[in-house]
Amino acid sequence: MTDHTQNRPRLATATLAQLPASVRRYRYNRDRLTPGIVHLGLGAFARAHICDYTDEALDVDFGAWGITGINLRSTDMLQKLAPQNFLYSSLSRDVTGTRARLIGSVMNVEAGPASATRVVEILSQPETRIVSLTITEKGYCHDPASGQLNVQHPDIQYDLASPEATRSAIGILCRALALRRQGGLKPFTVLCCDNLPHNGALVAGLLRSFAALRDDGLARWIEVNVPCPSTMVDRIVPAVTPQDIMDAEALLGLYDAAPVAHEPFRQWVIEDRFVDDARPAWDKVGAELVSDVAPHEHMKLRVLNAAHSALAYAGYLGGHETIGDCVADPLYRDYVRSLWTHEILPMVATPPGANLAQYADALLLRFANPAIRHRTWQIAMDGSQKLPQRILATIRDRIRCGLPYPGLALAVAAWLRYARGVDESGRPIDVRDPMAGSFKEVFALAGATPQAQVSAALKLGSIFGADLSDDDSFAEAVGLAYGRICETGIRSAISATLA
Ligand code: CS2
Repeated sequence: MTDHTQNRPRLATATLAQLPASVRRYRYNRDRLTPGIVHLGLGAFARAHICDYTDEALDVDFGAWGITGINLRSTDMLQKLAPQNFLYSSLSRDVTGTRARLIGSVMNVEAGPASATRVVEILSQPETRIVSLTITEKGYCHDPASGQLNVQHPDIQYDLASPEATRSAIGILCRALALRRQGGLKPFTVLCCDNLPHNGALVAGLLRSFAALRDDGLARWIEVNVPCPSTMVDRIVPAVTPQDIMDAEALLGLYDAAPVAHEPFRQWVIEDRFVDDARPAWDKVGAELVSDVAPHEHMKLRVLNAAHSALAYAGYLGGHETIGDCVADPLYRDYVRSLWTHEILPMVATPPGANLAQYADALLLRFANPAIRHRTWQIAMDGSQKLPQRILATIRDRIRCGLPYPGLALAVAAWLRYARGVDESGRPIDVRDPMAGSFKEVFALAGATPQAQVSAALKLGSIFGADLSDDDSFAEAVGLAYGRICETGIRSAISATLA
């Protein structure tokens, strides 16, 4: 097969025989694969994680677990994958080089807003047994501070007004579950794979709340029958770049419009609670199936993701383009080490089989991976949805224990300084956040003094919750760090915190 826009051979079923032996590929018979999983949010992360595990699991224990990807907002992935029969390469990168593997577990993609009705149909089919989600934090239409459904969210409002034409993930899942219930079918398992605390319980709560707004019977049926296992997912997967596409072509000898590049490390801890115990043999390819994910998820969110967010804001302001650049800078490396050692690790319970100090040491090496360019700007996105579970949860624990948290307060202050939308040289920052409009209002109303800006920002209850919004000592700690950033710049604010 040829890619006519580029006039060179393209990855597809018909060209597979041309793949060099150095490219690892699945051994199962893809012609016999039938769909079983519907994945909402088929972005780079899902393709490098859930689809990768599933592909390997199919090799070990073949079954009806082909993946249908759903991207309601964009048709980009559909356009890239359809001409190559939904095949793509995954590039594992580290200092020793890049290894390519062919992934065959994705069978189809439904995309674009107009596909919502079709998606509900697919979800209502008996063969759909697992619905997995990586729709990012903001895709759940919830209040980040409380975890409750945000009934005022425009997508939820839309779905409540037009039950036949849903567009939020929660609305679509509820609609499909209602149809399955009416048709006497079993539900599917809802597998949330986003970085949210107690993500299974969170989704279960959102589904119930949404259903209850229409039909108490459905809400009860969901509560009793729909398992929503919690998961901890981990792999560093930056957004795909033109370089990834060039490297994939060099390794495959075929043009791949949609490779995905990632670090070698991957981890998946899953609460083992599925309808009829039906799931791919993920446990045979490295996933841990456990009865309680909470300690694993706590550790990951509060150690890895917290450090990521702290470095993203402080690093961006300091002129660092990637996380790798941040940890190559001794000041930032000391900052992240100090955050972990003095403020975060003491508040994290060690999950079974883990060692927190080793976990943090290994993380620093992962962050430093020179073959991965994970942009601070990318991680900085959607901070309003990320701060509560990554940073504020630990701050709350420290407040409860009467302990100081200067490094975490600096992370909050760096976020706020970033959210102001101009960098330290006066250049605009492209702040991507569902609450970007509120940030603008905060800065417009608060005026020029740093303390007034902090006070106004901390009133954003859906980020800080009523407790932190009203906590004077929290306002003081963030105010001190923010004042230093504004007056002397991020680097000297970090130095002052470390002193
Ligand atoms: C990152 C995560 O973009 C972000 O917010 O912190 O995507 C992070 O890379 C993954 O959770 C790692 O597993």
